[in-house]
Amino acid sequence: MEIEKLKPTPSVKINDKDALVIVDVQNDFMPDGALGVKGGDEIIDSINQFSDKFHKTENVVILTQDWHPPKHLSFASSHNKRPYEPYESEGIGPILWPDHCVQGSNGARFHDTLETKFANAIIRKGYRPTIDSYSAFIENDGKTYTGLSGYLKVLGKKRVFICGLALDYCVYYSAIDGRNLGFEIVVLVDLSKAINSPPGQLSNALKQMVEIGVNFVKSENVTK
Ligand code: VGL
Ligand code: ZN
Repeated sequence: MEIEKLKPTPSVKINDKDALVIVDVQNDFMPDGALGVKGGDEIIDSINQFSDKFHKTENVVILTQDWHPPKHLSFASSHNKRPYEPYESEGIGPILWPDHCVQGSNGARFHDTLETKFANAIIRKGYRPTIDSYSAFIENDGKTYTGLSGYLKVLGKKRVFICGLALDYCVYYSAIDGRNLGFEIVVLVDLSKAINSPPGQLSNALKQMVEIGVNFVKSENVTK
């Protein structure tokens, strides 16, 4: 499914059971970063405007931060393989990555221009040496929780807006897990950019999200 074929919801009104999850706006996912995402830098100003609009006492904002130990098993360098080569094992894959978002490194820091003052919480993920975590909710082994669902549930949150990087990995897996955990999910299409490796990853991700009932909206059509 092509991104142009999505039918975004015409308008969405924010209510007090909403949360916003801003995924992995970190230096290594900027176009010149270790795992560069094309256009990753172009969405930051609009993300800031959206989180400003979204933020009020009852609307929590959560940032996620990819946070790998050195020699993480998702890194191609840990297998003597090349980045973006196909690779599948429990908790890892479908491809291997360049070394990125190493704990405490500059690449793992949020981009300087990302406004972080609205964040109520920061969820770090991918910090277990042998398990990756694309999703903000459940790691790639399918059973290790990050704690985000519990956080949102005790606060009475029903709907989660998701944006950031990358649309076909961490945003996608977060959206699917969020649906399966019982949340309404709204992906902010203009505030997300994709990696699209392997080719077709993005169209498959869009198709799966549509099938599971994820909604899409343009940030300009979300009102207070
Ligand atoms: C991501 C690949 C590896 C992402 C994180 O944030 O989408 N993708 N680690
Ligand atoms: Zn990662």
